[in-house]
Amino acid sequence: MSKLVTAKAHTNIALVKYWGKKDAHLMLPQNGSISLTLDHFYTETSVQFQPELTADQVYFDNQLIAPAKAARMTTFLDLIRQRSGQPNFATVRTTNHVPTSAGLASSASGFAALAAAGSRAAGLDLTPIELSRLARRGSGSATRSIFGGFAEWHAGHDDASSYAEPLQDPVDWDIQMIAVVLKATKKPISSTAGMARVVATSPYYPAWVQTANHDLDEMRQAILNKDLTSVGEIAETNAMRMHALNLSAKPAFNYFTADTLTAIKAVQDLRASGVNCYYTLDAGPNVKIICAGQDTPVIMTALQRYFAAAQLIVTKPGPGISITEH
Ligand code: 2P0
Repeated sequence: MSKLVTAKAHTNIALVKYWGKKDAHLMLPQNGSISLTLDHFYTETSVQFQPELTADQVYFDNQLIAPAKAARMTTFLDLIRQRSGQPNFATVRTTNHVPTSAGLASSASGFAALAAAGSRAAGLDLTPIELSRLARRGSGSATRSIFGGFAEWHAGHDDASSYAEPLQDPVDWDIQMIAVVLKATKKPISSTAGMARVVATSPYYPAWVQTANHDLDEMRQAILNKDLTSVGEIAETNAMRMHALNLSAKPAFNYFTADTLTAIKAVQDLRASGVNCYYTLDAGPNVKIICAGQDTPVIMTALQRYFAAAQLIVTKPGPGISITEH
C-alpha cells in the first residue's frame, strides 16, 4: 500500500484567458495566460495506491462515482502510473469547496490537487514547475492552480516548456474579486469542446492570439505596477474578446444568461458613477468583479438590488498548493 497523501489546491480566475489548444494530447495552449488564485474556492483530494484494488475508486464528496464519470481522472492516474512505475490502482477522495454547482473552475483546482496528491502518493517528488506541467495534462487551467497569487502559464512549444510560474505571490496590494454566482442552465458546450470549435471555425482566431499576446505583456506590467485600473481594463477587454470568439464560431454558442447581462450592466453603471470595478467571465454564466476591498461594500449594495446576498462571494488572492502525507 502506498502513502496516503492529501493535497489542497485553490481555483484560479484567468485575467488573460486560455481559449484554444495547439496540441490536444499534450494540452499545449495557443497562447499564454495570466490568472489570480482565489482564497475562497478550493479542492481537497487524497490519493492512496492499493494492491488489492482491481480498478481506481473515485469518491466525490464521499460518493463513489461511476467509472464512466471518473474516466478523465483515471486516465490522468494512468499518466502518473506510467511516470512513477507505480503498478496499483488508487482510491481517490475529493471534496470541492465551492458553492454547489456554481461552475467556478473546479477542474483547475481539481486537477491541480489530483496531480499533487497522486504524484506524491506514487512516490514522485516533483518541483512546483514539474507539478504544473503534470496538472496541465489533466486540465489546462489546472496548470496555474499550483501557484498562489498571480501566475502566468507560458504557452511553450512542447511538454517541457509549457508550465506556469508565480508572477506575484503573496499579493501585497488591495485587489479582490466578487464572484456573482448565477443559476446555471445546462452548459451549452464544455470548455474543451467549445475552445476546439472556436479554433476550428472562428475567422477571428488569429486576431485573438495576437491580441492575447499583447494583453500578456500589458497585464504583467500592470500587476508589477499594482495598478488595479489597468488590470481591470485589460481583463475585461480580454474576457469579452474570448466570448466574441464563441459568438463567431460555427455553430455559434455562448455561456451568458439574462442574469449575466444584468450583472455586467450593474458593473458598467457602478463604473459610470465613479466606482473602480471591472468584470470577467469564464465558461459559464457567473460574473467575477475585480475591485479594491474599500469599494466592496458599495458594490455589494448595488448588486443586491438584483441578486441575493448568498449569490455574492467576496474573495481575495489565495495560496498555492499544499501537500500533506499521512
Ligand atoms: C481559463 N477557461 O483561462 C479559461 C477561460 C475558461 C475560460 O481554462 O480543456 O477546463 O480541460 O484544458 O481548463 C476552462 O477550460 O479546459 C478554462 P481543458 P479548462 O481559465
